Amino acid sequence: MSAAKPLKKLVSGVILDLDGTLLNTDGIVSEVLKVFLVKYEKQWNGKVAHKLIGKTPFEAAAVIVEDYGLPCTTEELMSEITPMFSNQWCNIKALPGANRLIKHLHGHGVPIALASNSPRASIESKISCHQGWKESFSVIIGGDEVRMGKPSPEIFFEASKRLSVKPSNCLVIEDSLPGVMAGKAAGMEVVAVPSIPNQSHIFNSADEVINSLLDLRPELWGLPSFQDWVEDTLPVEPWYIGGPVIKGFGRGSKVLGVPTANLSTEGYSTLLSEQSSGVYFGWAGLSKQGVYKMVMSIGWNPYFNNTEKTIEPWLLHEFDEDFYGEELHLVIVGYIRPEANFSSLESLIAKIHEDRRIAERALDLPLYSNFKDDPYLKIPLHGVKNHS
Ligand code: ADP
Ligand code: RBF
Ligand code: MG
Repeated sequence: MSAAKPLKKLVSGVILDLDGTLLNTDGIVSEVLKVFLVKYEKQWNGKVAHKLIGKTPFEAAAVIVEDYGLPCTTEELMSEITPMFSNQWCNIKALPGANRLIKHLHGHGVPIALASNSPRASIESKISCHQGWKESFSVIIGGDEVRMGKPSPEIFFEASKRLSVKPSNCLVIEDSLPGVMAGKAAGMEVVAVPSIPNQSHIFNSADEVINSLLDLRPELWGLPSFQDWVEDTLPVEPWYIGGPVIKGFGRGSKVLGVPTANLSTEGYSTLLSEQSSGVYFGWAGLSKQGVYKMVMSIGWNPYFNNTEKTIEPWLLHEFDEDFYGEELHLVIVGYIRPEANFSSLESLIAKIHEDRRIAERALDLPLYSNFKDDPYLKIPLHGVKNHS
């Protein structure tokens, strides 16, 4: 955790966006459109996904018709895909930190509104699949309940009125540019949590840009701070990933004293897309060798399109030899920080060593050390099943 930051502004109510902010809707949108476009002999292109973020369903449908030159009207497309989406609402996962944020704010009596460009009925369906969400929002407003959706500030003014919190005392949390614009136009404080990676510069009108909800510091806005950080680490719902160690980019991390055993992410693209980039830690089981402490970065790989991430664990142990091709299983138990840019290589390395110290110490806490005995880590010790 970084040093104490100055208070930005006191707020007393929070207005949350839904799709892309609390819910990982993108995955479902891609799935549905992929299937739908086959009918028109077109192929889904991930780049189009970026254009849909923050739009109303009708606006998004119009973009699809236009971009793919489909021989149908926007209305026709809407009537075809709406039922396809409706079947998927309960398959949409909460984004990292969403559940934690809602429970935290509601638990401390902070009034929360949900303001989304989606129609009220689909908001209700989507949130009904997440326990405790509906009851946590004092106000819910859909795009069909106002004259104009975001970027118009109308929906946020309406939320402020119904929360009985004046606009200047509202904090908006938004993933999209139209949403950030709407919040600022309403005279509100805005935290952007971009759902598109590496685009934070386009959010310069936001009061703060964070990488994921895990990085939100409510105390900067005069709200109660999270109490779940333990010795500079945030416990996460453990997740598991494994595969053969592959060649990385040979950027010479070993020369820097930080070798990272790159993992093949084949078969894990969905799991990885559900995790926020950043620095995490946990335990690593290496076939024929043992179980070790591990600190790792999850980051965007510019060589793949923006939906692929790489995973680079540094095993906190001195090895006599490289272990390319060996099976490596990881259990990830905690989060440390978002990825950062550094002005020099020295400062990056210094930060990575600080991460190592934090991980090493934290992994001795019972909270995390128990996972050392997870059977998932031991399996490779008794020979490896063939993956292909
Ligand atoms: P690459 O770009 O191919 O990943 P690195 O310079 O990051 O190369 O070195 C990583 C390799 O070093 C790993 O694949 C592994 O075989 C070896 N290695 C040796 N010690 C470690 C360690 N403590 N943690 C991770 N990898 C290590
Ligand atoms: N790269 C960054 O650009 N920013 C980071 O904040 C960052 N943090 C890292 C933390 C750890 C624990 C590790 C192992 C790597 C991190 N890296 C980070 C990635 C590092 O730059 C990468 O391993 C090298 O570029 C070699 O591929
Ligand atoms: Mg590496």
